[in-house]
Amino acid sequence: ATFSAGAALFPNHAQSINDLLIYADTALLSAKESGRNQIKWLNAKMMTATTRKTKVDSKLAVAIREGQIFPHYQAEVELSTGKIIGFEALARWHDQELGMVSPAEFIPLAEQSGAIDPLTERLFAQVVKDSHAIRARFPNATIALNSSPQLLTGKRLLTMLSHLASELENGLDGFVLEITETDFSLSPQELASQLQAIMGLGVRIAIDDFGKSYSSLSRLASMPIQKLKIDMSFTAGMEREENVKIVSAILALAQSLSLEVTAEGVENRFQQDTLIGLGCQQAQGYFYAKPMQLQEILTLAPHLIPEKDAC
Ligand code: G
Ligand code: MN
Repeated sequence: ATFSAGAALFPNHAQSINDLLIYADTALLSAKESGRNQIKWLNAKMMTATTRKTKVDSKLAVAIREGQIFPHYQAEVELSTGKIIGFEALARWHDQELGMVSPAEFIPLAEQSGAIDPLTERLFAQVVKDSHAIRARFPNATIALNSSPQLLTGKRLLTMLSHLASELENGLDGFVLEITETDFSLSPQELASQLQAIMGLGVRIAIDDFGKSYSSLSRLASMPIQKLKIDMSFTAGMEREENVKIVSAILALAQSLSLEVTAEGVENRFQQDTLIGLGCQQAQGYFYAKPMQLQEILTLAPHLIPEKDAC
């Protein structure tokens, strides 16, 4: 019933049977979310969201193949001096029709469709290419890659990184791999051995968005990792005392496990100074630099000394 209602009400929006099925799904889900026995009509906002999602999904494979999704780079700095100590590669996709498509939109779709493998391969290969120019200007800068934890299954990430390492004179020395915490489907032993093998290629391992979702402290202690990146929700929330306490606790935890820490999402001087006061040594965020194209980061000064708050 919901399906035919959706189709009848919005005949002009539906471009394919697939669209209609997605509308029906969305309507059904929304009806379920609003409670039993309630009928909820598709509203315009839901319609726009589902249409966009369908479009993103259908354009993804071509965008990957044609290299329309490519890395931008955001600087990481030493908090006390503003010195650039590394860059994080972040996938960016600008589509003529859709505008900026954020990784939050296309990564989950890529994970579902299997496109995550070719996407990651292309992105990593591009970062390795770019790394020569980056290192020429910032000799000791680390370069961080993000990976979906899904690629740990079947050792796909290890295989990808091994190929890349074999093409470089010094392997992947100076590269960092960022992975988010999830309920990894691997056993702790399997996870540890894969991370060890990846480290053997010269890569250091960081837990991304630390504290945001699934956390297992017992696993953290047994995982061969070198770094935590504090989720930006804690940094952004430091006006509230409880978030300062959480950041402080993460720093203590990291210190006792001998892990480096980068605070993500620093946008203003108050956040910077609070972090320095807590003994945090590294930061990243719009206060210092936004993610930029390769050519732009190559014009950055070695030290980023911000004058005004980003937001
Ligand atoms: O999940 P991960 O931490 O890798 O993603 C980082 C994302 O956060 C990027 O998309 C980047 O553009 C965004 N980002 C980086 N610095 C800031 C910041 O200071 N404020 C906000 N709101 N977002 C940021
Ligand atoms: Mn990251």
